[in-house]
Amino acid sequence: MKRILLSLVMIVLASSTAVGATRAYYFDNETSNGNQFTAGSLDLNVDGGDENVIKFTVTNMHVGSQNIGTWRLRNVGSLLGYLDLQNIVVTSSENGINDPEDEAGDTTVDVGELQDQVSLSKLFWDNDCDGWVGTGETSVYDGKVGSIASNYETNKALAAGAEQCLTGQFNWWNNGASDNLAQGDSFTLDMTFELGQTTAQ
Ligand SMILES: [Ca+2]
Ligand SMILES: [Ca+2]
Ligand SMILES: [Ca+2]
Ligand SMILES: [Ca+2]
Repeated sequence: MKRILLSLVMIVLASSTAVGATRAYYFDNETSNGNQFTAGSLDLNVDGGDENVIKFTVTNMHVGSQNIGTWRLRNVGSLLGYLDLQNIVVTSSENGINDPEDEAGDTTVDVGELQDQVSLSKLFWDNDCDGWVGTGETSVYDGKVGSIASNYETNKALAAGAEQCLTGQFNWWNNGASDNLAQGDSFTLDMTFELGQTTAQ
């Protein structure tokens, strides 16, 4: 009986050696390890930062006033983006009606008229950032401040690392007798610059 068991053990050992022998084929491995995926970025700076920029604080406006300001819009991200102007809001204040306003027929005590006398002429892409309209510098808006739209889908391309200037020229041309309606009035202008990934935004 012992001999039969020993024989069986030897057969098993021999067969396992045979199995081992059948695995010894040629082979070769190469690798593709460490594949990495990193997101790009879209990040807009205005005048070198991420804080709200008050570009204009104008007092004592009058017929003949001209105020020019330039926003510097820079794409500090790594992807191409497209600029739009959004959330444009003009808010007027009457600040009381004085004698010349009264004589000019200003009866709207809660609504100022300054935004209807002052022209934003122009709001334009100031490619050379010099504050003046030059060749190839296209207009975003040209008209009275009070008539500006709330959004402009300008889709102005701004490459990673690139800067684009936008200039606003606020001019109070002579409008005749209606200018007196705006004595002492004020308006605020709010505007948001959006750097979007696509032109559909
Ligand atoms: Ca930013
Ligand atoms: Ca009024
Ligand atoms: Ca220019
Ligand atoms: Ca007024």
